[in-house]
Amino acid sequence: MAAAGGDARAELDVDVDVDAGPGQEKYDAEENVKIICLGDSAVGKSKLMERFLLDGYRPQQLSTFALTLYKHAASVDGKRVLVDFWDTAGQERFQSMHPSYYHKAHACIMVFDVQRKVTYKNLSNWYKELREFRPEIPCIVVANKIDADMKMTQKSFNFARKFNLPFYFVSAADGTNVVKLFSDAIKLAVAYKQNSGDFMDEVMRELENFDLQQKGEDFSDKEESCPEEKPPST
Ligand SMILES: Nc1nc2c(ncn2[C@@H]2O[C@H](COP(=O)(O)OP(=O)(O)OP(=O)(O)O)[C@@H](O)[C@H]2O)c(=O)[nH]1
Ligand SMILES: [Mg+2]
Repeated sequence: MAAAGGDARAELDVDVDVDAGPGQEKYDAEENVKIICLGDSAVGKSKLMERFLLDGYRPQQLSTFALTLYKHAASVDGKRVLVDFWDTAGQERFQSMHPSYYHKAHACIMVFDVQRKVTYKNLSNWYKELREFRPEIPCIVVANKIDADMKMTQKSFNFARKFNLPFYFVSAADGTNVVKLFSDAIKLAVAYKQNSGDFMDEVMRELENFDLQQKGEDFSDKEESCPEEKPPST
């Protein structure tokens, strides 16, 4: 088992997804990928994983302690893929993640909360650190909690465009785009691991939201008006 990140994260709380079966999948899988999740505390990283892996959502907040590792069996182009999802605690204020968290990761899901602008601003810190350790891996940017304020889907979030990253509006609470997010992340992770530029391009083309994002109107001027602590006027 991979080392946990730092002393405070020395314990691993391993949750094995039911789809993965009793360990056998590990040996049958043709591919094995690691996907990490980054973002400030309480943006919904754990809830998104719960929604995808357990198809459930409990509204209680319990900040992730240490590290939770979820195993999930998926299928990509007929290939059996075993996915390790790594979920760790974000922090109230940006603080470096232990390098082992990034080690051998094949894709990253970077989450912010549309209701808290600071979590959007902090994406640049998370992204900078990610690129120090994993300069090339695919990274998907996720605006979570759109159920709480659908108007936010009209706002501009220029960060993803700036770095040419796929961007999705999601909700762990009602499940919007969650399956799509995770299936695309798995496809991108496999494409990256197979180190195939062509396959990666193909997957990127398939990401319809990514296309929309690239073709969409340039909202960058309105960026300051996105997530405010106070609700936007109607
Ligand atoms: N309305 C709404 N609330 C959400 C959504 N996703 C998460 N939350 C709430 O946000 C809080 C934090 O969610 P978590 O998944 O624990 O956040 P986290 O990013 O894992 O936080 P740390 O483990 O501290 O890093 C919880 O109270 C959730 O109920 C969502 O899509 N909509
Ligand atoms: Mg968590």
